Amino acid sequence: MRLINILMKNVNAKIEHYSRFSPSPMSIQQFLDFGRENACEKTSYMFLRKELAVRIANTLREVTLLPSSLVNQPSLKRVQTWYIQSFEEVLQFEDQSPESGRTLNDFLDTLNRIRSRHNDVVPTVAQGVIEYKEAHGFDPFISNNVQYFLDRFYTNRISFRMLMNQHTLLFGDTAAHPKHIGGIDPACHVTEVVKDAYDVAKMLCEQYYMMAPQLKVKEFNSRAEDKPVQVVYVPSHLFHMLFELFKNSMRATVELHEDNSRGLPPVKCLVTLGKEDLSIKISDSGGGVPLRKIDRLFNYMYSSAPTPNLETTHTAAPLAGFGYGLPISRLYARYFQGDLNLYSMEGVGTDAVIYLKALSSESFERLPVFNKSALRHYQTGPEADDWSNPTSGTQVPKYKSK
Ligand code: P4A
Repeated sequence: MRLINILMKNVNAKIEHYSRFSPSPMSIQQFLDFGRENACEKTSYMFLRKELAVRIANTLREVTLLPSSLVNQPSLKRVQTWYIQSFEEVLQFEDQSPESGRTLNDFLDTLNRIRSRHNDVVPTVAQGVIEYKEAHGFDPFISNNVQYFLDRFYTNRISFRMLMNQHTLLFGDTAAHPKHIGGIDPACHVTEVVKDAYDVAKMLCEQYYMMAPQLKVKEFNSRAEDKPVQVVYVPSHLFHMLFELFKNSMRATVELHEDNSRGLPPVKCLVTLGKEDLSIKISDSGGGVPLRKIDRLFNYMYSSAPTPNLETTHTAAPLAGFGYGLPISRLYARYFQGDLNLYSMEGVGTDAVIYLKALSSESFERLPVFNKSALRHYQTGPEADDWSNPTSGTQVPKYKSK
């Protein structure tokens, strides 16, 4: 057997081995507790070398369930080699004691190298989906599988980067924010992140449209009316979601009202804190989207079109955010047990709501697990429709006689 085959066989056995373990979800509170009082680099190393291998292996096993017509697209092949390379690099620490001289520093270097290697996973996967569509067209069965797979794949990626970032920020030598614990802000002032995300989106919007709607923010803290709404959270995740929603609201607002002499209606934001939920609503008067088209905004296969057909004038606007912005923002919200929903009123405008857990002890990572029920998802296609179909109005027999 050629050496490469022997090596591949070895890797496959390792993937098989580590994918038998379920990932261990951490809560934000646990990330905080671990990082706060005398955080131990050796403990973190011992946890991560196994946990990272388990999380990569779970994803790699799931890749093998996808149809080969998809997995064999060149861009998707490239992404797979990145994952296998990183998996092997993590495995090099399998039998390295944290006590021996260079181990901990080597591990930090490895994590930094892995992070850079995976920087372009999202656009490269999007390219792979375009390649598939160019070769095979749009297939509802494949789209279903792609949706299921990519939601899990990107959640895995978010979690993977979360773990790596905590370790490198706590123990590496890059200067971290003094009040943050790794990437977590124990007192994340939500309205400040709202304003930051709005400001950046506004800059982009003005660059392309020469105008941008104003922001009106209100907050209501039902727990303590005179206190700002704060949460223990990862500010970069919150920023990512808000930035995406502001771009969408601004785009819809400008495209509907740019010729309006009375100017642009503002984008409104309401931040509220209850016992369980911290909710953030972004409301615009951008004309809305019909309900029938809302799912498409979250669909990977539909969204990864080289020339998106949005039936609007500025199709090439970089503010478009047409791509994976919304589905990935929703994954960020769900990752710590929250959610992101759109409520659109066609003809008027859209409300987008982000829900976060108010309590850090309840925000556990929500992680995909590779198991039999995941397997079943790939084997069964979209259900045969068990609701009446308005377009097949003529009477047809329900069962074909044999
Ligand atoms: N109306 N409302 C929205 C959009 C339109 C909208 C829109 C045409 C559609 C696609 C898009 C950006 C905006 C909105 C807020 C949202 C989402 C959609 O959060 O006003 O690109 C993805």
